[in-house]
Amino acid sequence: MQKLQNYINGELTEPIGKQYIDNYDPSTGKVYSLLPDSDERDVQLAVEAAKAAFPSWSVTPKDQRAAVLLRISSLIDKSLERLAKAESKDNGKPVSLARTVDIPRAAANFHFYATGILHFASEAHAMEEEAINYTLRNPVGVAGCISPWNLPLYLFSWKIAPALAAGNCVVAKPSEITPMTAFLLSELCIEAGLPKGVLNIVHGYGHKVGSAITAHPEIPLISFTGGTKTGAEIARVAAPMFKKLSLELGGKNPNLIFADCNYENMLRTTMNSSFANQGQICLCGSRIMVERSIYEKFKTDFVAKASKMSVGNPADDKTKMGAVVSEQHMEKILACIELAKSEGGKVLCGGNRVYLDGENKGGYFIAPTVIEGLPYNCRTNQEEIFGPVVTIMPFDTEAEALMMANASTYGLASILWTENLTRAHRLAGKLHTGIVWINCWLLRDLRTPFGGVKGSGVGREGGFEAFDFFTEPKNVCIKL
Ligand code: TXE
Repeated sequence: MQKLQNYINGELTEPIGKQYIDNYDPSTGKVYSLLPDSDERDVQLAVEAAKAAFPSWSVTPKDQRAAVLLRISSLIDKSLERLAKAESKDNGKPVSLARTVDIPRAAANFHFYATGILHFASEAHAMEEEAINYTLRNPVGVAGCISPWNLPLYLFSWKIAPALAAGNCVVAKPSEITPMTAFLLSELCIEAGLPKGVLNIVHGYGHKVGSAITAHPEIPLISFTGGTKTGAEIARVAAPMFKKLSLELGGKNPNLIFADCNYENMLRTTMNSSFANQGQICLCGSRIMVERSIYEKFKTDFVAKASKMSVGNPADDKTKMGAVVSEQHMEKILACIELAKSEGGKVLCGGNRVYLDGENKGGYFIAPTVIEGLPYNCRTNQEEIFGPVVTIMPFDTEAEALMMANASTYGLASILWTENLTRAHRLAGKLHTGIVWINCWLLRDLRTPFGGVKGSGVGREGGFEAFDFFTEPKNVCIKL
């Protein structure tokens, strides 16, 4: 049985406690590898390594830092097939999705920030003949990066790449549910010649390793992506220590579909925004509001498509819908479907676990599920499910659609379908989310600010927002 290892001070190492955690393949329900059950002692070793590496890495010329990160990016590209298969086996997502989205985006993250740092500059402010001010933007030191299981390497690299490019050293923890590609990244970092201690990856549980990173007095900055509850816990610990915090949390994203939309484009994209990655993307549109005049047509067409979407072995290239990430998460999603029924929801398709045969017999599969007949403010429409489950609701007026969309404790992304661009701009300004997609979904320019408001988090990732987060501004004022 493969035993993954931590990556500390440039070496692959056993956890000090020599304990390991079972790592499951969600498509079979079987343990297929082990990951380190590390603890605060391993985190301490990682912090010491990062601290020792920081003086030299932080003053390494930008183009040399960029060169190492570009080597990592091209090694990810070269290992596309191996990493895609590993990601699919670890997370349960279709290998076609890992191959076209997760892994290419991880390579792009390293490439984007390696080149971005070469253009990141700060300002000067002249006070006529009296003084000149200039702003320095120095790396913060040892950055703590903690990431979730839904897009493992994609989101892990989305934090690590800007942190390293800006001159920080990193202590990172991937989710214990999907450790594999972070481990494979360690090997690629060694191959790329990343200096020892610059990046340290400590595997293990959130309540042991994640909390040790959050509470460590020599980690002045935490970048976290994960559930809202966990984000609140991290903030509770880090805020009194005055740490810099970036929290990318949950979502319960509304789709507003008007009768004047480009119907075919909307229908095709809404299938994707509802069920991509088995609905385990915080940007998925899980609440679908449809103008009444096309509600019945949409319901018929959407349910017909969802019913035809077959769940299959994620390792099969033809599979579009794989397994959800764990038995615990499957049970949670099924419980949410039962809650929806108890609140008066009508399941129009799906709503059940799917049992496959052969090697996938014990896999965690759920049929794409569409539910109607629920009020906009019931628990099912307020709480994040994070699975292949969406609700559909009709609306009569723009004001009603806007009210329902904004009636949420989350505020990450909205998806708006209309050909009336005056209405589109008007609604974009009034939707309480950090991102608004109009007549598209998940169209991403990495330069744009990424993140949400309310329960969806604090701060923004992406472009120079990320470099602003991973550096500390200092104003120097010189009398002339
Ligand atoms: O989160 P968890 P999950 C959200 C998504 C969903 C959740 C899914 O909407 O709600 O994340 O990810 C570690 N101290 N987003 O269930 O449990 C844990 O080990 C420190 C939003 O994994 O919060 C894991 O590594 N760390 C996002 C990581 O936190 C702790 C995109 C996340 O785990 C910890 C992706 C603790 N006390 C998912 N407890 C967006 N907005 O972009 C756990 N962890």
